[in-house]
Amino acid sequence: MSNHLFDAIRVAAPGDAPFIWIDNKRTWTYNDALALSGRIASAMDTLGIRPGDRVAVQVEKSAEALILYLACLRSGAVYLPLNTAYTLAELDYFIGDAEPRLLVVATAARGGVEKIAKPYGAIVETLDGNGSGSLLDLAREEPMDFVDASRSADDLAAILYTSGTTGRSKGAMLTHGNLLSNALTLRDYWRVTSDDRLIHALPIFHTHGLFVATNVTLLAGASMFLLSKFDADEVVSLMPQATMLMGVPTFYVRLLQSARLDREAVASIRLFISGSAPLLAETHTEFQARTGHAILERYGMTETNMNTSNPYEGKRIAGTVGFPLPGVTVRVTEPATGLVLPAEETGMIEIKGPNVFKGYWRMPEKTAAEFTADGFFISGDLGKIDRDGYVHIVGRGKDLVISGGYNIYPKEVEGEIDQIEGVVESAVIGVPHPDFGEGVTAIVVRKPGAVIDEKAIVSALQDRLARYKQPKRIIFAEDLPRNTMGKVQKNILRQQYADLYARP
Ligand code: MLC
Ligand code: AMP
Repeated sequence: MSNHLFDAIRVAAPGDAPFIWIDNKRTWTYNDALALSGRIASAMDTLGIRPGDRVAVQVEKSAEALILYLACLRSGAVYLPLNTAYTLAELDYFIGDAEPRLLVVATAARGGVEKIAKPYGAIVETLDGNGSGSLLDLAREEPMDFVDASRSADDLAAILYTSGTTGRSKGAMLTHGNLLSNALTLRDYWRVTSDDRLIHALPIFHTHGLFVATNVTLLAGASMFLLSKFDADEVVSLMPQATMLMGVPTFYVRLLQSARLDREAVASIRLFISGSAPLLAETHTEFQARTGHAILERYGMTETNMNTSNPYEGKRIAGTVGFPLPGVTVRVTEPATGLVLPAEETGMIEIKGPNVFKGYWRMPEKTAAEFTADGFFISGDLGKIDRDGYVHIVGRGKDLVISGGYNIYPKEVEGEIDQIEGVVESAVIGVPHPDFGEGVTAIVVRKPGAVIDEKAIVSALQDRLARYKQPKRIIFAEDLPRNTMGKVQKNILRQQYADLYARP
């Protein structure tokens, strides 16, 4: 029996070499991690989890949480990570849609989650940030030898929810083949080896921190400093012991604010990587001037893993996302006709390759609508490929805000605001923000005589939307600008409020 992704991880695992460093002291070796993953997989088997069952996980970042992901791969379960910021209202939707057999949550959340899970018959177990919890209690009683479930390249490894421009979130189905092929490509493209020590400060419920950072580390037999969250000071302190950092642009903006960031601090670092949101050319330039390092920017999506990367050797050009990765085809088409455009012309970015997901969970029509007849995934990003082959992302064809690397779909936020008593309608936009790249901003029209203020709106959203989706500013207006078709002209609003978060 073979297990497509986990077999490769097992083969790459260098025995008693370190896998995870915590607080710069406690070390999880590869053997430790493999043993615990076996015990957890055995515990899940005892609970009745079978290949193909979904295991939804909303827990704080910890070594045990990453090892739970490995256990899911081994048991053939489909790993479904959820942002810790999601409210119970948001969780309710994911549970109803994915119908997980097992939910793993923090002890403090257990009561609330059990109420939601009950109608679906899902089992609820716990795992806390310090590695304790009922799932680990069960695992301790189990043997570490587990016969891995047979999984082929086409079998599902994970479902990651990604919001949609219309309607509710969609579950992107990622196969063992998608994850393994992309991780091997990135490992080789970025020259990651067992000598590498990665500073891992990203959340582990998204593609960047889970698949790019973790799978690449595993497949190189490298190790990582696992930080519970990003803290610029802590990251600078760790740099002398590390060789790599992966981050969203906000990491680099915040690192530049540290007076301790200089050439000496980065002396042992081999590679700084940025992605998930556009890295401003000025951040790239400033970072290079301060440290001597050209940040390597790459471009990816939940649905496709990584698509392009600036080169390891060769010119890393600020404001571009580099070349299509080996095995990945990227083309630019005219949105109206689908005709492939020549170099330098801007259009829709489309992607094909072993990295591209299998489709949206239980949404065949939505899946079909996102692919061209010849099998390219329509990214929703607007861009061009220049004469030298570098891909540039120049805008978005989708109404999406990216704040600190998290995606926020305005339609979802507008839907919640519009339900609030005293609101006629709203428009949610992203405008330049010095820390988060874009700041979620709501323009709200009140009913005549309504006394509702900014505070009341924020408080009404509290239990409905994750904190990062909530507007940083709410502006009241008499009406919203519309075109002749009656569509809100968000470009006008974005211009009008472009300086809202400008530094004084
Ligand atoms: C936290 N807050 C955010 C936010 N993160 N608000 C907007 N956008 C965000 N990204 C909220 C907090 O809840 C808090 O609310 C307030 O803003 C300030 O918090 P903070 O302490 O400054 O934030 P911090 O915890 O430091 O988090 C910021 C961050 C984090 C940038 C470090 O958001 C982060 O790690 N982002 C990475 C996201 C990521 O991994 N994306 C990859 C997606 S995969 P309050 O209550 O204080 O008002 C993908 C594919 C690909 O896109 O290509 O990789
Ligand atoms: P997600 O759905 O969270 O995976 O976000 C994917 C989106 O993030 C892409 O469609 C892009 O819009 C954006 N993105 C990712 N990497 C980059 C990058 N390097 N530059 C610009 N946008 C990016």
